[in-house]
Amino acid sequence: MKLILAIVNDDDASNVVNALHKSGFSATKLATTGSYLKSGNSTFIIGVEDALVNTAIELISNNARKRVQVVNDPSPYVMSAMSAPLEVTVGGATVFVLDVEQFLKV
Ligand code: 2BA
Repeated sequence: MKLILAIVNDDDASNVVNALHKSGFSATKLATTGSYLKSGNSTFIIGVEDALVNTAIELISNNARKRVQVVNDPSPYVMSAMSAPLEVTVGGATVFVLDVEQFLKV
């Protein structure tokens, strides 16, 4: 069994959760915050059998679009009043796949 941690943009979270649910995956959604943009994103915890890892990742990928967003430079070294607009790619998903040693419901 594997544990998938998938960080997606908040705008895509409901599409991702619906797609996972429709396909029979159990998932937990956490409200998280990215360290760079400091805006909300969503992290999904999904326990899956090894053979279904690629299917789950494909569902996430198909429902989390990449797009370019213009933001003020969020770097702590730049005062926001002086910061130039910056193009940042958001969306898509950042995915980690971990081995699960034990899976228990006690
Ligand atoms: P954030 O840290 O808010 O980053 C949002 C997006 O900003 C990133 O998208 C990337 O396109 C851009 N970005 C991040 N750091 C940057 C920098 N120093 N300079 C210029 N642009 C930068 P993603 O890479 O797709 O990441 C989306 C979210 O996934 C991140 O939100 C963070 O919450 C998480 N994440 C990404 N890589 C991670 C990692 N190695 N470990 C843990 N979480 C990660």
